[in-house]
Amino acid sequence: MKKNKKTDLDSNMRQKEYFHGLTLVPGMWVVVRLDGRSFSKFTQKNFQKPFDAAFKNSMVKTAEALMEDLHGFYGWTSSDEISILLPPTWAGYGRSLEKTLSLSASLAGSTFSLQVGEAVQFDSRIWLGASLEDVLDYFLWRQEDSARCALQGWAYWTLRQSGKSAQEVTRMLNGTDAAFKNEMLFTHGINFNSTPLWQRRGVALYRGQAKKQGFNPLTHEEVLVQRQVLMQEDQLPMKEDYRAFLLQRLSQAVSHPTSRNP
Ligand SMILES: Nc1nc2c(ncn2[C@@H]2O[C@H](COP(=O)(O)OP(=O)(O)OP(=O)(O)O)[C@@H](O)[C@H]2O)c(=O)[nH]1
Ligand SMILES: [Mg+2]
Repeated sequence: MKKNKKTDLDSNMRQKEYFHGLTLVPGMWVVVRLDGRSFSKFTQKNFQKPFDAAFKNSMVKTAEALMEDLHGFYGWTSSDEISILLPPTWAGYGRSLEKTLSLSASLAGSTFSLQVGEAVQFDSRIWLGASLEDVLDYFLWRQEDSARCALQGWAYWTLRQSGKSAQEVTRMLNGTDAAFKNEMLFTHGINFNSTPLWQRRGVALYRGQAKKQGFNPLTHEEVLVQRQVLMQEDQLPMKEDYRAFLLQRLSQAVSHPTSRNP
């Protein structure tokens, strides 16, 4: 009698874990996108504006940790966001939505916090794509957004650093287009097109093959072995050239799939 009550309670309570059964739709490409929480405020004190190479390096380290843990196909980071691409065959965490979101967000938060010595959080969301073409569109979309935000950031901080208040600058830039911002920067001696590419186009992480020094225990000889390594690209192309870059990198990942799932 007592046992039954306990079983009833157990199944009753588990039924109330409403979202636990949700899984990533089978056969779809998945992107996990993470974004720093309130980073506008967090970056105010300790980082150069609008961009800081140390901040970018901590974001890259965080993206690397996610690529390793989730066994991602391709990773991309810009500003305070990270996208990790997972293939349709991905079987990590039984494709559980809750686990993928919560574990990716907690890994990003802990990795970045250890990098900067302060507790920060990331949110995490899922994007699903039906085809490789969808995936290419996704990454072109994020890159376009990154370029737009970089121009806005440069325009905003250039005016602020010239002595104007936040209110004044917001009013001056409200409703202005890219040409206006480019010209304004030019009058302040800044050519936006000469700013580092990682600021405008983001940084990519992908899997490539590299020869590494190894040791053959049978012959006791040093040998060169082909290993899969994580490569970083800070000089990404844009638009159609980026599409071609992605296609090439993703085809390589498909032909050399990662052997494990988290
Ligand atoms: N100083 C500095 N700030 C940066 C750098 N990269 C990103 N940021 C900041 O990160 C912010 C990211 O924008 P959002 O994600 O829209 O803003 P948020 O404050 O994080 O807001 P939520 O994501 O909604 O929580 C930018 O507005 C910048 O203030 C950097 O290299 N240097
Ligand atoms: Mg943010």
